[in-house]
Amino acid sequence: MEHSSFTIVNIHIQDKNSYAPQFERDIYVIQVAESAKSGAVIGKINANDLDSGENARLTYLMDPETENEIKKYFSIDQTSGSISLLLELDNEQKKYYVFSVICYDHGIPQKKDTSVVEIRVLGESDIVIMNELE
Ligand SMILES: [Ca+2]
Repeated sequence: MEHSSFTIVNIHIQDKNSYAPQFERDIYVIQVAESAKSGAVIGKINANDLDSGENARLTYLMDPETENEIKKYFSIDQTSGSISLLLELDNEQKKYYVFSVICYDHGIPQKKDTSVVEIRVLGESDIVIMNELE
């Protein structure tokens, strides 16, 4: 039998999770009127991942260690990153909410990024002042 001049080698190239997702901002400042209704979408967080497929499929979460007092007011859509209001806000009770958010991809090993969301609750008087400045 003759020696073949070449050999075919099957190389299985596995997709590598080379990149961690990256939030577009280090901090998201969201202003909400206290008159906003529960269920309203008040903002959106977004990250990018330079991989493809599962390595770039992103899931968004509020930091699980966030205080319950904050968790009961806001929720984040895991797929879109949209932030919605679960309860109506009261500017006289609390003007700021700050929490960390996490985005992770579905590669192996999983990679992630974190960012911060600051929610500013505007009372009616704040909105009047803003309008005057315009
Ligand atoms: Ca990735």
